[in-house]
Amino acid sequence: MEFKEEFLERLKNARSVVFFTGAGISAESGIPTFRGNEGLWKKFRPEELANFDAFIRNPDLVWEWYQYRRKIVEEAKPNKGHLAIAEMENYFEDVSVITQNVDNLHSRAGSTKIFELHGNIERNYCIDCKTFYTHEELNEAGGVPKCKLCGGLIRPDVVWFGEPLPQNVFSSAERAARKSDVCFVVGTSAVVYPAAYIPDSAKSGGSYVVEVNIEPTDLSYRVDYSITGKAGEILPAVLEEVKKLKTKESK
Ligand code: BV8
Ligand code: ZN
Repeated sequence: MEFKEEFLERLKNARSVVFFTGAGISAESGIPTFRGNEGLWKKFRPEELANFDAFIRNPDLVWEWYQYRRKIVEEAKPNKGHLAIAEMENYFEDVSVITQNVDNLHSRAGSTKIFELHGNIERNYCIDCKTFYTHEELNEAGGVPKCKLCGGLIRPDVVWFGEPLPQNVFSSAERAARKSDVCFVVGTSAVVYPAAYIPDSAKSGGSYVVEVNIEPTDLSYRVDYSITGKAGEILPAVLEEVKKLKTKESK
């Protein structure tokens, strides 16, 4: 696979690299994206499910939706895209993953520095006393589980629409993006904010922003380089180039 000279040059001299990822990187693991034609939001719109009011109005429906997604996530495995990102840590001084995904696949692939902007579907907490529960601890009987300590409703530890992102996670992710030499934007439609500001933060810090997507997005006109293709194919090809660049350099 051929890449632009300028891109290879930036990779060769890069010390710090950031991967900003969305649902598209998990598509090849069999996890439906949000907006694709088999998208999670085909049946329901995000406003109907991924928000606190919907949960209070119909906790069982929202809980069941997350149980359905958790089951898909449990059966899914990290794909070659996740694995290539994890292996990049052997070739750059500082590699960060800033993900919008809640599927835990980056950590299961072996990445060690991950900013989960929108939480993690494998964690849950009581909306009243904030006690955390892993999903193994929750009685699997149908319907939304109740807190063992105070009887409150238990919700997934994900950021819903209208909810603030974990402030410390977001600000350190922004800092990592601003400091990066190269920022990959992988498999995201870049329409959900404030997460979608991350590539702009990278750009404002002088980073070389590279988009990897199967189609153009709202971001495509704002990046330095747009590579069309599947994350599971492009990222391993980039990793092969990095290995060549880094071995040549160490000679
Ligand atoms: C906030 C977790 C304020 C849950 C998610 C009115 C009121 C309040 C806020 C707003 C409002 N109007 C707008 C907003 C802001 C709102 C927002 O941005 N709305 C959008 C819809 C316009 N944002 C918020 O509400 C945020 N909070 O603003 O709070 C505040 C501040 C202080 C105090 C109080 C309040 C919170 C947003 C977080 C929502 N939670 N997820 C869950 O997962 O259930 S969002 C969820 O959707 C994802 O996490 C992700 O962020 C987003 C989906 O986007 P993508 O990941 O990009 O996926 P998508 O399907 O769209 O695209 C897939 C891409 O992959 C495509 O481009 C496709 O081409 C590509 N692809 C497919 N296959 C492949 C591929 N690429 C490569 N390889 C492949 N194989
Ligand atoms: Zn409780």
